[in-house]
Order: sequence, then C-alpha cells, then structure tokens
Amino acid sequence: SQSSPDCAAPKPRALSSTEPDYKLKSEIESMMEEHISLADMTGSDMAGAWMLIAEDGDMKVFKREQEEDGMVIDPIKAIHTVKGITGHELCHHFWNPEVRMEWETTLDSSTVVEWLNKDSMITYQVHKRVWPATQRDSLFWSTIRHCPSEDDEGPDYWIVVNNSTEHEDCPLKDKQVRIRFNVAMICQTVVQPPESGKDIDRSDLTCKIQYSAQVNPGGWAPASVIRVISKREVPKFLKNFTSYVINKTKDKPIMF
Ligand code: 18C
Repeated sequence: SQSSPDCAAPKPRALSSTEPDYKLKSEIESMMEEHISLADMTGSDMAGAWMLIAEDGDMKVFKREQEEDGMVIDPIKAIHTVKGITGHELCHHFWNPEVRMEWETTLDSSTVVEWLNKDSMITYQVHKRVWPATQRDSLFWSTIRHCPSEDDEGPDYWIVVNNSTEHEDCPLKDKQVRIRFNVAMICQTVVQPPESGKDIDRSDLTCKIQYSAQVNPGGWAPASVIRVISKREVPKFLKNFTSYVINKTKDKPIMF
C-alpha cells in the first residue's frame, strides 16, 4: 500500500510521509530515502571499494579515503550486531535529544534550537576541543522514521538521519569553526521465535546496525589527526552507545 513504504526492496519506492508540510520536509524526506536505498546491513557491498579500519567481534568499521580542498572528508561505514535490544530502541536513544549527554562523550553541550515536527528537530552542539585544533561546533537537523515491511515476513527498519543545516538563531560567528556532517543510523530487528506458548523476551532479540558518517571538519585540521580520531572514535562510539542502550532498556518492556 502507498502508506506502508517497503524499505527492504532494492529500489524502495518514494517514502512519502503522511505528515503535513513542515520546515525542511523535502530535504529531510529525500535524504532519508537516499540512505534507505543505500542501506546494506551485511556489509557485503563494502568489499573492494572500502578499507576495513577496525574490527571487534561483530563490529566492522570501514572507510574510503576522500579529500576536498585539502581537507580529509573520508566517508565511514560501520556494521554491528547486538543482542537484547530492538532497532527501535537503538534508534530512539540515538535520536532523543533528552538523553544525548548520557552517551555522547565528545560534547561540551547539546541544545535543541527548534522542533520541526514530533520526529525532527534542529540541534546545536559544541564539541570537545581536540588539541591542537580549534574547537568545533555543529548545527544539524535530526529525524527518526520507521519503515515497516509490506507484509509480516519482510524486514522492517528504523532510521535516524543527522544532517548539517543552518538556522537564523545560530549564525556562524567570527573565529568559530563549524563541523558539517551527514550521519545515518539504520537498524533492523531479528526476532528468534520463542518456544510455543512463551512470550518474546530480550534474549530472542538481535539488532542489526549500519552506521554511516561523512564529516567535513569545516576548517583546516591535520589529516593525520582527523584519521586517528575517526579510527578511534567510531568503534568507541558504537561499543559504548550499544552498551548504553542495552543497559538502559534491560529492565524495561520491549519497545518493538
Ligand atoms: O553520530 C554521532 N553522534 C551524533 C550526535 O552527537 C551526531 C554527531 C556527529 C559528529 C561527528 C563529528 C564529531 C567529531 C568531533 C571531534 C570529536 C573528537 C573526540 C574528542 C575526544 C576528546 O551525529 C556519534 C559520533 C561518533 C564519532 C564519529 C567521529 C567521526 C570523526 C570524523 C573526523 C572528525 C574530524 C574532526 C576534526 C576536529 C579537529 C581535529
């Protein structure tokens, strides 16, 4: 049906939202659609063009080396699998600005500037300074979306996209350096059917994760520093953040 977009299809149909118009709607919709059409939960598309830069259990982190005007803007893609949580729970905690500072260890502050609709907002963040570079800030919209399958058999996805934007309340001031990024977290839940008569519990849940990030440092920073940071911070983030969500939800009812 039109209202139930099939994100599992190789070329998904337009993810037209049933939401009435809201600020930035067409940009948000089209970027979300693009990320879903490129989703690869297995990492099989990464063979060849992508370099594996970190591996730990089920987690694999890849990059492609790319530069723009002498600045490193390597795209990063990572896949991971964790037990005990749903994709909805993982995406919800990644998106929810109220819990950002509980897990984001590389920020000095995070402030919501404007809500665009109930699932989307613009956030201003100040990143911890990395010596010897100038401190960075960032300004981005963030949105969360459920992509149900068309039938009970197909996989359903949850997705969060964070993408840099502008806002009249946060103009770029002199000497400020603003990071720009496009980040997507895409999750799929696999449920191991419990023995007949039993309810699904957390041990039946597996969450498949794909995280992608393209970050433009916004101003000069040594290439080696940028590459060391991304190689270290992406695996650290995925490990810490998934543990955080597992911990946070373990005694709570499952959010499917
Ligand atoms: O996706 C993540 N978090 C989201 C919510 O905050 C959001 C943020 C994305 C920001 C990505 C860029 C952050 C880089 C800032 C520098 C941090 C340095 C660490 C300092 C430690 C003291 O979507 C989780 C983000 C996980 C981390 C991804 C890192 C990718 C880094 C890529 C290169 C960064 C270049 C930074 C240049 C800084 C000056 C040397």
